[in-house]
Amino acid sequence: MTLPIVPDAFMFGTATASYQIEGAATEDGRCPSIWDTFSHTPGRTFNGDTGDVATDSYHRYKEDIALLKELGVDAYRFSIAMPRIVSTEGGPTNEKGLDFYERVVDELLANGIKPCATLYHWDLPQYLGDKGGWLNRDTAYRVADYTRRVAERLGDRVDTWITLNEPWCSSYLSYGASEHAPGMGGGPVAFEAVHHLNLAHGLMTQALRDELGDAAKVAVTLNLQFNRGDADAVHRTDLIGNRVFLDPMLRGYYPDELFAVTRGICDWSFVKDGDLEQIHQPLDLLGINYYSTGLVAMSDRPQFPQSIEATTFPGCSDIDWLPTPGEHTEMGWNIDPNGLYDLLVRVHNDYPEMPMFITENGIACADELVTETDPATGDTVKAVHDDKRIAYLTRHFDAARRAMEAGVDLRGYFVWSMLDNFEWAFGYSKRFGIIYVDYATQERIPKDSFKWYRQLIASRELPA
Ligand code: LGS
Repeated sequence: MTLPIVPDAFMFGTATASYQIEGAATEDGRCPSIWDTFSHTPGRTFNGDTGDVATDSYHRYKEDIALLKELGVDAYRFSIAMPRIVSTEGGPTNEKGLDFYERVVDELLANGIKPCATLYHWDLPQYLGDKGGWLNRDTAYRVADYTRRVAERLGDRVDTWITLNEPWCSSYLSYGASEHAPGMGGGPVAFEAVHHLNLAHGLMTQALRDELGDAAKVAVTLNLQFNRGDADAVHRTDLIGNRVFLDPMLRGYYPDELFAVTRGICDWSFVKDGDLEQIHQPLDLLGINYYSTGLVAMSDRPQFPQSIEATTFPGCSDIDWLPTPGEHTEMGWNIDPNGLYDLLVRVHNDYPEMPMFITENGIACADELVTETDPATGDTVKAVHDDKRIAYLTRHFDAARRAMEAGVDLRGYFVWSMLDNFEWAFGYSKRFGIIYVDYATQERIPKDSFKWYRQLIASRELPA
């Protein structure tokens, strides 16, 4: 059975992020970000890869948008780099930075594509990093001030605003563990980053509303953890990984249980009077990034005490992350489309008033570029036959359809990613794109999944 054609307003799209695609790291007044510093520090990224050039999309945005037009997407999710906009601490707006995003937005609109702008996708200016980054409360105010400057210029043309991308990564992976910039590895100190990111979300939302009024569509993107296994362990990881963001943002409180579970490792004294009112702002959409699930159990002696998960999750030291069953991707993440269904239904049940959209879903594959003869034309062509990606996306779109049939108010679906790009600590070794990038020449080659997605969008029917 297929869902009736999805509503006209449903957004089919693809997503990217500034540091992963733009390159032009020192151009037009951009200042360094914490990811420039991190990626240039030996040992931090695979092969020492950096975003200095990436997919050169700062210069090739027109070519990329032409490909989006060919794909037929309704919307494109990209991010704006604060280091291009406020390139000195407390300094004036760098108009050249805004000019670039204005060109991108106008090009999208000229091609009938709705711009969905993420305001913070991890590239914090280094001058804020130098002052403690997200451990410094002031960062939230600086990021809100930058938001206001962007909204002033682009507010009349951006369709949907996303305040933060995955604050889970910007806190736990960045300050708890050492996987992401700045790579602090400080365990419980990550809760302070969590709170300041929550505060930033609230202040950014208010800045958008002040500039643009209630008509602005405002969202946040969370990578909610959907774990399976032992009920107590699932409950705990849900508390530390999900409710620590969802409850303050959507309900205006931190769950009491959070304070109980973290007693002895965090006193939460950084939560100031009035913060929760600031954080709890009306939102139009909740963005969900979904890739895989985990398998957890309570344990006196966690089996993998040195695993990323154990160091990442303060408050979860008595939880064991078990190897996940079934098929896995090139990243080693399990393929679990039902996890997407379960997650959407769970969030809908707990926060029934919240419309959602999937702001990222996709897979890294061992893509191989081949040269072959096109049977129709006899021409020699380059191709990537990424059947595994098509299978993955088909099953996840199917899960989304089932969730919609079960009553979830799902408004859109963005495939990660439009094109292969700088995959953070994994550098260029992992390919998530539906367009292949030959990094030596920057040539873009649409993969089979691109053609598959083009047909799906044209039919506006989700697969069954
Ligand atoms: O490129 C990033 C994609 C790729 O996979 C993007 O910038 C991020 O927003 C997002 O985090 N992305 C992503 N996330 C998957 C995280 C899955 C973690 C599973 C861990 C199991 C051990």
